[in-house]
Amino acid sequence: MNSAGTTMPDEKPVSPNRIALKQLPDSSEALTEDFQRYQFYHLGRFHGCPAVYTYHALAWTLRDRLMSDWMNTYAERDQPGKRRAYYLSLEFLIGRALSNHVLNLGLDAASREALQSFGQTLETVAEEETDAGLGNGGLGRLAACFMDSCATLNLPVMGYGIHYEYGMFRQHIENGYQVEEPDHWLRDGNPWEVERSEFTCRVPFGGHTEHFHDKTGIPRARWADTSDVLAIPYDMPISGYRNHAVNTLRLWKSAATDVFDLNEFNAGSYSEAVQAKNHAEHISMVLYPNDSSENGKELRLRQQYFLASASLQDALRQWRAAGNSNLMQFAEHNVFQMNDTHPTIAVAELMRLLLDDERLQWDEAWAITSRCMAYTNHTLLPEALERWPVALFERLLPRPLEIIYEINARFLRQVAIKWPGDIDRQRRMSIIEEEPVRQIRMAWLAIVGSFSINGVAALHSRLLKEGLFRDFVELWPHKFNNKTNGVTPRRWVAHANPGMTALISSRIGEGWIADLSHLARLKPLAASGNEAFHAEWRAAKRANKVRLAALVEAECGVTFDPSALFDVQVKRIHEYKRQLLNVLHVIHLYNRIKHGHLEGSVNRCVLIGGKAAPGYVMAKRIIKLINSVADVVNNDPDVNGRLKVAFLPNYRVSSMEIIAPATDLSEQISTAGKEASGTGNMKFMMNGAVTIGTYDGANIEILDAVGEDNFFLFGLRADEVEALRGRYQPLSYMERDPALRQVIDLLISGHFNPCEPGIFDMILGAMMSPNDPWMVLADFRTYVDAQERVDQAWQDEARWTRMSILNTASSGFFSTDRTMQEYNADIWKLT
Ligand code: 26Q
Repeated sequence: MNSAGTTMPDEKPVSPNRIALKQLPDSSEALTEDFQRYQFYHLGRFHGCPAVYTYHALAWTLRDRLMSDWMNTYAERDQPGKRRAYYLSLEFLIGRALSNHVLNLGLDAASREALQSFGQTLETVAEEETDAGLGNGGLGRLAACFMDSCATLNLPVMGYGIHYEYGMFRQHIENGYQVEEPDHWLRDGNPWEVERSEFTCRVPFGGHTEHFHDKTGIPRARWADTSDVLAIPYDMPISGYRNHAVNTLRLWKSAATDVFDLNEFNAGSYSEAVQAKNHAEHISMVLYPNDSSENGKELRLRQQYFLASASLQDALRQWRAAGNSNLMQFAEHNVFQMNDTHPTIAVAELMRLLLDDERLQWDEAWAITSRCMAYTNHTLLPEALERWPVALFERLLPRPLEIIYEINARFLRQVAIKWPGDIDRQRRMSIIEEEPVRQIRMAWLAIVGSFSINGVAALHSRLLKEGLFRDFVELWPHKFNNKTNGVTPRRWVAHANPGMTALISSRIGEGWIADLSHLARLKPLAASGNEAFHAEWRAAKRANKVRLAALVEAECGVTFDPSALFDVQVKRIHEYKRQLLNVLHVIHLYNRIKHGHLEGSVNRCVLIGGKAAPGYVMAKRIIKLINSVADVVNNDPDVNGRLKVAFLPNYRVSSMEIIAPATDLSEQISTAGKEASGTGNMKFMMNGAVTIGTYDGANIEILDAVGEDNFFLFGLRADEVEALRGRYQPLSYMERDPALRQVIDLLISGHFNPCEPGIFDMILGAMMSPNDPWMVLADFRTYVDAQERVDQAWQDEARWTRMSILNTASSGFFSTDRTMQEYNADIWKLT
């Protein structure tokens, strides 16, 4: 790779028709000079100005230094015959960028020196950056970690997403309830994006189709009278770790076409013209705040098609611009990885572009499309599988709908040949669901159109094959594979946990940051005889706990004692994730304290955080319960500091950067078979937390890696959960377990809601129903027992230290570098 603009002797020049851009000097003198120029001459601000301006001045200084690598990386990728991957995702949960670029560019010392001339620290200035919260949770954050690893591995991968004006809503708590506020993250401007209006695309909607024969007599279709929307790209640089590679995340912003406005305007209908403009701009206005599907919303479908169409048009344009022309080679050079079903309308859209615009025959177009699409599934919940009403497609996307019908007709012929007369199977496998209303099954479209289909953890991929996707596995077993998720160690350890990072590097060098398998070299240091290392390990953890305690104090007004066990569950609030089980345990501990049963238990600080989808009534009530229980526990003098409970508002990427390094116990307690993978579990493990968890998702692989002595396993397994369905009797658990009985009785008594009677009845009703799909009460006893094992382990400081070190030392597999290498080896095949 070309680095600094000076071409290395053994390297090829960047591109035949481009000049390598020279790199700016990165000495601290040069950085300080540029930084001060931005501060004074660009922003017009002096010493003592609000820190946000200092943030902007430093961001621009660093951005300048990214530019040469960015353009040179681009030029290197931009050559005929080079294969590329595109990651299509409705979500990229990026978080903050400044510290990440500082780390990747190796400009920590120089940046600090520049800031010192202004009396500022890197930490306070970095705090000024608003999180780019363009995602809901795991799926969106995974996309961001993937982008980081691809840049670090120097893989030619480009991300395509939507430039939402408003990201994930901000959460605050009023009287214990979640209140949502819009997240206008771009208000102060975004120094990390470059508008590239020269690559604007047009995306059609509405209209109708016309069929005709072309000059050579071949039947063709035309999508006419469409209302087009412009897609304007905004590029964000994704820097690799100290390798001079900078990839691109391209986010599309919607805008009205001029023509559209003018026609209406000239017809004298000014307000209609403005309305049309509004309609177009709405597409990229706001991220949908649901972390499971919200069915049938027209705007959401518009977003999906907008992303798919603009991205595919752009990929075709790029491929041509690189000097390619023979479309039959398009699939050799391009692969599109679809992040869940959200962008899978891309299957029909690529067909449309190839048939209608490029004038290929159906078989040619299908050969290309089905060789360059790949689909990742992220859920086992059948209710979360996306379906779209055919009627909506008829109105919004009539031409893609015709193509889907044709794909389906040809596919069902294949099914009929393999299983003649099996009508039931044809009905099950049809992309169109007929009853009760005609709907398009997006997952089926994705499977039919893709050459690779993967789940995100070993258990998840197996359950998909045995369950939801079984019919398709019988037809195409070779398409299905697993790619266990990961997280980027740059953000989640090197940046978030500088204390532990320095300690690890002092013993095994810095190589682990770019090759996490090196962490295994810490294993011998976990044994006794390494007391100095152990003491330093504990000291690093303690400093992180002090930092988190300050955050909890500031945000929740609750005092956490850093010598207590920090017990943390942060993730979206969802019944299957069972925050309720956590709360039941908290009430159980409170009960014990109230009854004077203090033997064997340890001081605990329980932290819970996460957002509930605004329309998810039960999830919002669970937040209220957590806050109500916290109020009672924290203010009861009998508790006397033995137990603290806090709900951290507005949980987001930048909060996790403080939380994960400070956590002792990581709560991963979903109903087995429901959490596809989990990735928070990996962030905690890397930072030396021990997991208490069910046999679910990637927990299983974490357990395999670290061993059962260093993991607190409990609860029913996925097959046991399924076997219990239909015979589940929650009341029988209460009869057999007096501790559970007392917890439920205390809830029923209204102890936690004296002024708001009845507000938790819906929660009690759900937990005590034989139809509770999450079987909360079934796992209560084994959970409490596992928590008692936690207490025992915590009391033995040397043992806990060993477990903590072994968790970090065993986490090498969970780097997205490994995940990306697997995607590349098995699916993308980039060179
Ligand atoms: C769909 C349609 C309409 C509106 C919203 C949505 C929507 C949005 C986001 C549906 C699902 C999501 C997000 C899902 C998600 O985050 N899944 C998680 O993905 C992680 C990465 O693979 C896994 O680790 C988690 O187990 C999984 O829950």
